[in-house]
Amino acid sequence: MRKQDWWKSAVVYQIYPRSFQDSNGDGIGDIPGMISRLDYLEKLGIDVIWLSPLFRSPQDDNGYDISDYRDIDPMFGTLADMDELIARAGEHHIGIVMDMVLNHSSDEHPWFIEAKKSRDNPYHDYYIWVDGEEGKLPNDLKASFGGPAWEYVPELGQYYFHEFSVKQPDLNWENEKVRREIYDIINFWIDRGVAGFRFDVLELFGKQPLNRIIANGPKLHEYLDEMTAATFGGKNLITVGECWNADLERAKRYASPDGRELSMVFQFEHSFLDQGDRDDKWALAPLDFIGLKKVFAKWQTGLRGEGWNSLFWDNHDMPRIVSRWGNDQEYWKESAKMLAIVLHGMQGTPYVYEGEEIGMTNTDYPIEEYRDIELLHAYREKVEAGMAPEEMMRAIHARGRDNARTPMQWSDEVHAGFTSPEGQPWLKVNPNYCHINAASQVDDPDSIFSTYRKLIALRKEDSLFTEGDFTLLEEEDPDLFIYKRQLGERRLVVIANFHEVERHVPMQEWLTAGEVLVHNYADRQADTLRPYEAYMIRR
Ligand code: TEU
Ligand code: CA
Repeated sequence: MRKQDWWKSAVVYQIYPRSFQDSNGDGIGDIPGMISRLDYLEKLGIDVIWLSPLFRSPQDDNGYDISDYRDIDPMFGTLADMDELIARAGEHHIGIVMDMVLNHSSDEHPWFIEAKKSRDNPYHDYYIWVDGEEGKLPNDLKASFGGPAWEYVPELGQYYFHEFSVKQPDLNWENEKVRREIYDIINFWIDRGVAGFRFDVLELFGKQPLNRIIANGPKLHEYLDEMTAATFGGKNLITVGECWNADLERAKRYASPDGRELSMVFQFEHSFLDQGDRDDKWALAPLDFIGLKKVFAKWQTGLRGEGWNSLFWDNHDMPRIVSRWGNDQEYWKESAKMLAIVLHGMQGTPYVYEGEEIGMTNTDYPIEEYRDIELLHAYREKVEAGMAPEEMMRAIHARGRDNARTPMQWSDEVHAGFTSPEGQPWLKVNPNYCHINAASQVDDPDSIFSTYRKLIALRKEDSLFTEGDFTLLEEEDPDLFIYKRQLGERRLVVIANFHEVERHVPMQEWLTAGEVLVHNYADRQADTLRPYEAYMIRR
């Protein structure tokens, strides 16, 4: 049995299964491939792997459309492979977190196939239906992946609701039978020995689309409390919910220390700070850097003692952080390390997304090379609405989800070592793999990988990282991100230059009297902070 709240000092590594490691040459990552890379992950020092969904799925949204929650998609392996992964990861002291997509299923799930047969079918009520006539939509809600959120089924004379693609019908959480089925599924995976769960778009479970309520419906917390009690409650697992709309008050409820809901949530407030329009991820704008510092400070101090933070830059839906807020050319290494230092000095559970630890970057492919359903729909919609294709491509190169999904760059061999030389990767490998790859970094003490490794190890050995309080310094400084952590007499500061300017070193007494734990330049200059230069110092 793991010790209470073990996840507070844990570091999680997210794997996007189809892009991590292919073992059989079909160009798609798989479970045996993951097993072959456990040594690498143990070396990095992570405690938990979060696996993006590898359940049986038609792959309309790369597995976020599940047709059997109790089986593994053949492209990734078998249930026996999954059991083996859980066991082998355990030997490396790594737990497995499953990604539960319970807001919707695939339209190829047997429940939906039944539900569509007739209004009297026992599964009909597993989904959200509204009577109607063809062409007269129940309301104007739009689906995230293009078109209206309602799809007509002529045989029934009804529309079903889908927040995402037409192939992702929303489950009806108001139906108690649906909730019981879901709890059984969660318990099925608990019995197989997983360490926890990530819940996809958890804040949507209580939706009432006819009332235009999508996130944070009136019964959401009733359902979550019920789900916890019926499944992982009291079992000391790590649980995290994806909550794009969480504010501090909501996060305190989701992640309250009494354990009645989750360990923590993913909130995304920082990720909107370079968006010209809160509701349009393709509207590019420069980063509001002072806003970024304030958002972090707000969450660091606001959840202290009343919840728990997750810390992340990247995931499978986001662009690569070194390309986004660093410089992936001239200062690639320095800026990637700076971003890691800033994030990993804070309180919370850090998440590292595959490839982030070696500084993988965004891509700039032509539209034909991309595969993501969101990006392809958005391209069509925007260009039809009159946006210049070149302008939309710029937005896609900056924000598209496939930036994060290109195959993991293991080495400078063909296809970056992701698949066999004859294999055809399902998504084009980033051509920069010749100089950005894991093989060249794992044993180099000066690499981005080594910086991540060091930061992960520090969190394990010093409770200052998990327990210390947080103070933001020089709030209004336009270039520097400086904060202090304190636990009793022990203090830590992070001093980071977020920009490409040279700045006078502030707080010089720290540099002389403190112990420099992590730094991203080969030498030190007494008075100058160079572009992206960052120090983590303990005293
Ligand atoms: O994402 C939730 C979600 O709201 C996304 O549409 C998000 O806004 C978008 O990816 C930002 O670019 C989750 C998963 O993380 C995502 O991969 C899935 O596609 C989605 O749910 C549907 O399951
Ligand atoms: Ca494969």
